[in-house]
Amino acid sequence: MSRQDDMPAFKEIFKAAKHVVVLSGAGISAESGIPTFRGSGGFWRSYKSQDLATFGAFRRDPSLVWEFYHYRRELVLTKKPNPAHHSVAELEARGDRKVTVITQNIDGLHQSAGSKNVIELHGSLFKTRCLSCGQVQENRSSPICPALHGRGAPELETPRRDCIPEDKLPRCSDCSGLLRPHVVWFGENLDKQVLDRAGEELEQCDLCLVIGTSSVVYPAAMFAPQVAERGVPVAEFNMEPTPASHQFTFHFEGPCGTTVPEALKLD
Ligand code: BJW
Ligand code: ZN
Repeated sequence: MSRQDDMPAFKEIFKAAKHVVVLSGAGISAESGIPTFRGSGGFWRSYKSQDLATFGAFRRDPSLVWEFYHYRRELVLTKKPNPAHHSVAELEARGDRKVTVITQNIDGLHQSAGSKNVIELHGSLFKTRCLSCGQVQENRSSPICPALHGRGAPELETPRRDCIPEDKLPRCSDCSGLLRPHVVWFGENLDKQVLDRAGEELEQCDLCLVIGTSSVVYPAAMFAPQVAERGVPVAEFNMEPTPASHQFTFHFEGPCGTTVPEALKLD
């Protein structure tokens, strides 16, 4: 019986692969010092990250949600890609095969490592969208607006400081409307064009690497199982088994900053 951690068998398949899709999640950035979404790192103040990542939370308390995203923007600006991001970028740079990164992450670290062909499924920490005119803009300002300066610390505030008034939160330079982070929250549809592009890559790839995702958030959670269903090898890199592991050809357990460079090294 074949073993899911058979590295020599993986390497044979990897060497021959002509179109590799990398599907990444928060775990690929964990060794860069960015907390994952779930698990012990996934708290900000007393909130679970998933409780703030909804439009309902934003509508109720835009100041609180902006503080949460401001904190994460400022944190990411101090972080660097790690060996897992770099080895994926180097694979694309070699130019001997097509490499597409489909990431659920909003931190931009794949691009910082040099990956060019990146599909951001859930948007970006460094883009905003106007609630009034819909305009999407890149924004790497630090802080994003004066009122957020010094706000967003992850420690519980007792008593909580006053909310930032809406007119002092990030506003659109065109129409003055309230801006929101250009990310996909729970209950929101993914961008159709982004989803279509991801679908094409997944249909055409001959190897899929699933790196650092818990594989519980849809629609991304069904991507790799769909690839596996059409008989294409899928290799998962994670600290622990996930609900999808049993559907994959390979499962390499451990920190992906170590396992991924080892797997992608061509001898
Ligand atoms: C390491 C490591 C190391 C650690 N090395 N590994 C079908 C069935 C059931 C539910 C649904 C369904 N279709 C839709 C839903 C609802 C919902 C959903 O999926 N819910 C589930 C939780 C049940 N999906 C949606 O709402 C999506 N919208 C949608 O489908 O629209 C249509 C629709 C509308 C209305 C109703 C129904 C359908 C949108 C999902 C958007 C997700 N957005 C977020 C927030 C983005 C912005 C932000 O970051 O603030 O995206 S949620 C959050 O989860 C974030 C992540 O990208 C995403 C995935 O998390 P990820 O990356 O897997 O991180 P973790 O933390 O979960 O896992 C880390 C992993 O790394 C772990 O496994 C660790 O072991 C591992 N790890 N260190 C290797 N060093
Ligand atoms: Zn506007």
